[in-house]
Amino acid sequence: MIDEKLLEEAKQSVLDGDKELAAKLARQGLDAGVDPVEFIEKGFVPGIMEVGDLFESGEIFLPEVMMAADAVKEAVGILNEAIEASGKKRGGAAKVVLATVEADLHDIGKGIVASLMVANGFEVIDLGRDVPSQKIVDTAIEEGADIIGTSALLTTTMTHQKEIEELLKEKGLKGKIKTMVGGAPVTERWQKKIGADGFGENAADAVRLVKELMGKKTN
Ligand code: B12
Repeated sequence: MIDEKLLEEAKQSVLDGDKELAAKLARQGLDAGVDPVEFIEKGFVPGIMEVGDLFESGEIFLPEVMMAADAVKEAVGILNEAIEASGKKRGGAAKVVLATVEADLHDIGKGIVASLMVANGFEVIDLGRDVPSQKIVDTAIEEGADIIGTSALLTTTMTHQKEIEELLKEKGLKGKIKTMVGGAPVTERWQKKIGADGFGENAADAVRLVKELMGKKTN
């Protein structure tokens, strides 16, 4: 259980776009022994989600969203390091290529997914954000990856997840390299529609999905 006051302060630091305070609170939480995953999900993420709502309703503008995103990235970066350091170094369990799709700059959620995967002993090749589908598929082939995981936060960029399915089909790799999709506008319905192998609502889901997909691999 994390102290409610700390969670509230974390959320407020994001709403205020206060990067220094967000970082300080992240360190303070770690010193107090909080679970970093829980701290991200119950403290910092609610802050950025509220920022999203305020942006949508026109109460705040893009520069404020950018400041809030910087604050989250700072805090989540510190907490992600702790998550990865706590990882069970099993290795060899699964190799995952992760990326935010082309033309999409949202990478906070993907970063959390990557860290939780590393903490669970999976090998993660994180290609970053705004990554062309061809590069994602080529990397997966070159690296002998088991799974491609993509994040899309814009309705206009989700189509690149479909493009990845088509590229894999063209190369006869459907089923051999499994695919999982995520990001705020992405749903199970979209996953089924484009023929991806799995959809994850959050980072914990993403980890569960990797384990499930590894059991279904055909090669
Ligand atoms: C922060 C933010 C930004 C930041 C991003 C900074 C960064 N480095 O990421 C900045 C300011 C750059 C930005 C820019 C823009 N943004 Co913006 N942004 C957001 C905001 C507020 C939060 C996103 C976020 O980080 N959420 C927190 C994380 C933790 O959640 P998440 O990403 O969903 O990830 C979780 C799950 O989805 C899942 N998951 C994520 N990836 C994956 C992958 C896999 C494989 C799996 C299994 C699971 C999984 O696990 C994660 C952890 O739980 C959202 C609001 C919202 N409701 O989403 C708008 C939002 C996404 N943005 C929006 C828009 C419109 C834009 C801009 C076009 C604005 C503009 N006019 O320029 C630009 C586009 C830039 C671009 N080309 O990408 C809209 C999108 C609307 C739409 N329908 O497409 C939203 C919804 C805001 C709104 N309500 O209008 N944005």
